[in-house]
Amino acid sequence: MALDREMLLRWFHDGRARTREVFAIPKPETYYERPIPLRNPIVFYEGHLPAFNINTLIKLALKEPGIDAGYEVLFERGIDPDSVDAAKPPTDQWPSRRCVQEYGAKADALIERALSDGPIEVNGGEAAVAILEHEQMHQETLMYMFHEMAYEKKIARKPLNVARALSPARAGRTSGATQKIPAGIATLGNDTGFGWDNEFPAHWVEVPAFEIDRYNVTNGEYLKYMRATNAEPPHFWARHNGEWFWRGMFELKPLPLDAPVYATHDEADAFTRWRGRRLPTEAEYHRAAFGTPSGEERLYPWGNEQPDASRGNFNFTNWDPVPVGSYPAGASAWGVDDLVGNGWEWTSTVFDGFKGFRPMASYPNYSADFFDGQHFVIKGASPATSRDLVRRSFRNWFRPNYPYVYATFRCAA
Ligand code: AVJ
Ligand code: FE
Repeated sequence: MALDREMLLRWFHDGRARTREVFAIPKPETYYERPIPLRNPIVFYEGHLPAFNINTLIKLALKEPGIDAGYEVLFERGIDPDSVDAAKPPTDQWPSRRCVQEYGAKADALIERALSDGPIEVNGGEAAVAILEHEQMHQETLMYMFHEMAYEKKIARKPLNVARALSPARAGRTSGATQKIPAGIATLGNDTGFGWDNEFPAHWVEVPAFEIDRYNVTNGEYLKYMRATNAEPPHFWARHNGEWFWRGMFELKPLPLDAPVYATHDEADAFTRWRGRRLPTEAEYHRAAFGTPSGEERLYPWGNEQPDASRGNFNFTNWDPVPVGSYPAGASAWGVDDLVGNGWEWTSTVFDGFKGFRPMASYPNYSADFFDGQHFVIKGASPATSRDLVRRSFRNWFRPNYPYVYATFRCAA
């Protein structure tokens, strides 16, 4: 991989700047709170990003000394515990915000120097890109964590990027629209450029013919299902005076019936069964998103052009989901909408390494720790997914009952 240092530096600055904007959402007095009981307090994440950069690029890849050994252990890692007990902090004594931010400033200066003229070519520059994408992944983690906070603890602000006008003509065409996808080959994985270890190696999967919904299951459809079955409401809903509301990022909204429902894998799976259907596999998602009638495969559902705000609801252009079908310019070759953006898509595929998986040098535990049969693959993107993470081979994963992530689903058969 040819390293473009200017590009990496710009990406680093932009990433750190966006992280600062995200950290400006919770009011300062909430700094030691834990918006999600299973996750670390807010302070951890502000320390984790610079500490991860130092641990990964400076210490592990470049074999140079770090800045503060204590911080680089305290803030090293802390994701996805399976119980509140396991989420116990490494200490009850977190540093002051001033200290965390001073550490962050020193770390940023060191990373900038390394990106400008350090020997970052090791492993093809893998560690340099890994820290940049790690920053962006955590911006999304922070967003859905801050989503949980009471509105009075947050400072509302406009989305970080400008959205395109939506296409109301197509919005709302939902129920029952399905698409037949003939048998064919799907390419999974990555064979060019940077990818996380779980994206390698690239390989080909034969996908039998199947059918898939053209739109995500909406709140309106989920409401009918709840009425018919007495299923519990999704985590993102609230009920007041007999009316249903959507718990948006900064405000409670009357439940948008034509927006995708955010649900857990368990809820999604139960809904599809009730419909006499099932969730798509990861390979079926690929086929529906990137396959074409001619057999050629695309980089994105809409073609090979770079992602932008006309293609889907991602990259911080909206805080909340918008009506399904709002991005006709993002539809796949089969006319399946919103496969990238407006909420990650649950698949029925248990997260695992592809055949030939090798842990990455820069972060050997990134994926392998989660090959435990307890996580399912989600694909696509949410409103809080950076456009730099929008790539065909990118895989994300969560536990089937994890209710916080911005994930929706559609039915397959
Ligand atoms: C890939 C989003 C599941 O946030 O738990 C961040 C990403 N790994 N730091 C997570 C991650 C280490 C991870 N997910
Ligand atoms: Fe992390």
